[in-house]
Amino acid sequence: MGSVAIIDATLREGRQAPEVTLDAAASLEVARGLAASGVDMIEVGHPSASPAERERVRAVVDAGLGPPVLAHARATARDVEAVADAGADWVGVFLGVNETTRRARVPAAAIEELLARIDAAVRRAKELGLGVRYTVEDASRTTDAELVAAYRRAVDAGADRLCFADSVGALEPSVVASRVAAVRAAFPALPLEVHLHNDRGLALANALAAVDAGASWVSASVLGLGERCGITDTCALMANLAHRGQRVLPPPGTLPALAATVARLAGIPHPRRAPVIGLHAFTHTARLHVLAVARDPNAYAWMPPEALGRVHATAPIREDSAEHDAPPPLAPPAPRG
Ligand code: HCA
Ligand code: CU
Repeated sequence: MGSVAIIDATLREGRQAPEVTLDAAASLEVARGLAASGVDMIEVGHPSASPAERERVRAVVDAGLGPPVLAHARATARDVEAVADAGADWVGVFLGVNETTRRARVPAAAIEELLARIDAAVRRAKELGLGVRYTVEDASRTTDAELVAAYRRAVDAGADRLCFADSVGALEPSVVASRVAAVRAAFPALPLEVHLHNDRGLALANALAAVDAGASWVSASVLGLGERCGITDTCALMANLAHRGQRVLPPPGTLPALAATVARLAGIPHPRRAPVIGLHAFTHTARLHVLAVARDPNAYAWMPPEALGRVHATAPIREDSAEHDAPPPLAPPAPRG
């Protein structure tokens, strides 16, 4: 299986999460954690929004952390120029073309006009020497004909990567797979990224389905932060891809530290029950489970927690639990190694 690249969008999509703010200093700290975690590209902000936003993007660019920096732009020359001014390596141009976009997002624009905007924005970005990712917003509710027309314009104008956005989290894995396969078949020469919202709780499953169907980039964010219910979770995605032999995990401790950093700086609780980085991701309580884990650490684990710098833990069995009759105190699992 080929390896899969991750673009982390915590510093763009994640900042759109309700209750989350990350200023320039916090963004730098998160970006350092992302670089340490081995992400392949860091997506930061929307420089045309304000001078402060441009400076936040520039701060991450100037830190020179290793992964290229991509910043977001609507399909306008002004937005694209702001990305270049901020010093980013790549621009992520996004514009949908479906009926909902023409009614609600860019009212009254005819599809030909939207295609012309895509063309002009991508050409301007190439003139400015930027790498270009072009995203069809709400691709999941866009017809195949509209989708191909939009991507075709972007490709002809010089786009370097295409992105399929399930902006409302509407799709399920089998449908993601068939849509991704169709885009791959139409544009085999360009890498394809997917950006998948979690409104149905399927963002991670959809990412794996997309990868199986030929997507080579996945957009994700730490703790899955993003609009509404967020997007594919970076740490869970990395662990899953490593499990499938499609990525190498960063050094033990890196991902839990990254999640803790983002939770602290974003001012949100560290989710205790989240896969991979949650406090309880490897905590066993039932007597049967604890004893089995002491005999075989894999008995109740899908991956060795040590790979993440974590250990199996036990939590006290609740005395009032109907499932257990007054269990004796439990010994911790035997140390491994
Ligand atoms: C949005 C836009 C976006 C863009 C994704 C991208 C989406 O905030 O609505 O540019 O790749 O989900 O479509 O996040
Ligand atoms: Cu999004």
